[in-house]
Amino acid sequence: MGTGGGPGGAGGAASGGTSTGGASGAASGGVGAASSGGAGGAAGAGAASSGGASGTGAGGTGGVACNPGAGDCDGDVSNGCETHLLATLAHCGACGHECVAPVGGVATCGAGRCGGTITFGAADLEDTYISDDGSEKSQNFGASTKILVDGDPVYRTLLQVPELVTRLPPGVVIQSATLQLQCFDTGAAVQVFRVLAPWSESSVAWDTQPARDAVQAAYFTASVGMRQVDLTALVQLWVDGTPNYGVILLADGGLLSGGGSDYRSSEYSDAAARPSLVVTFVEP
Ligand SMILES: [Ca+2]
Ligand SMILES: [Ca+2]
Repeated sequence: MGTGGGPGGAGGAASGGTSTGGASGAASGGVGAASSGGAGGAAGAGAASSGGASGTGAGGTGGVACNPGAGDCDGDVSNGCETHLLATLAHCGACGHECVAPVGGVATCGAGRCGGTITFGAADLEDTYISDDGSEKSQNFGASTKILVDGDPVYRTLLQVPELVTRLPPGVVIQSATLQLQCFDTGAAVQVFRVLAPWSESSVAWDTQPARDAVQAAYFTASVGMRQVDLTALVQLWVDGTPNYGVILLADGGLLSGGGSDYRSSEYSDAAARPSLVVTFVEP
């Protein structure tokens, strides 16, 4: 067995000349032997050059030794380390590591990490207000062109992006999440809370409104114009596994004299005035 192994190996090489299979065996053996020998020489040369020329950044025959953040992605030694790995979509952080755009968004490469931006628009977003005003308590306003926040009568606005988490790559780090709301009638400042139970845009009413978290997630001044509401921490919470049922907006109880504020809903005629949620992220 022991002696057979040695001759067997030799026999493989020896039988190389007789057939196609043998020829390829001989050829690969030849290449292997040549490259093996060559590699030995190259390794020696590489070691020598890396020892002698480390300051130039040029390596041996194995390719170009690049500084951090640069890459020889085309394998062409003559142009050196041609790729900027920190900000190149096709080679982000490493040669061949391509950043893929998320559905409905754009890919980014920053500091050698893939990421992206998704703008969740009216088609992705469910919004409605609910009212405690008499018979309106049982009514649904999901198809209204406006969403309202008021203290008397009490109007509250519900907003959610049901596919928010599933549209993002798993485990992403949220860099920013900004809810944009077009305010067309100023009022009291607005408190934003996380919603704790499912609700439907087309059926929820005051009488069936979902519970909300006790802790305020965001707060904004309800002046006319496009309001930018920072929901970064909240979206990260959802990405990390907390169920996403969106947010509810309440008029700040301490400022009821300011009256209610009004916003365009996702049904409003001018698409630019509809709500949106802009999320930027980087992959883990
Ligand atoms: Ca190159
Ligand atoms: Ca709606």
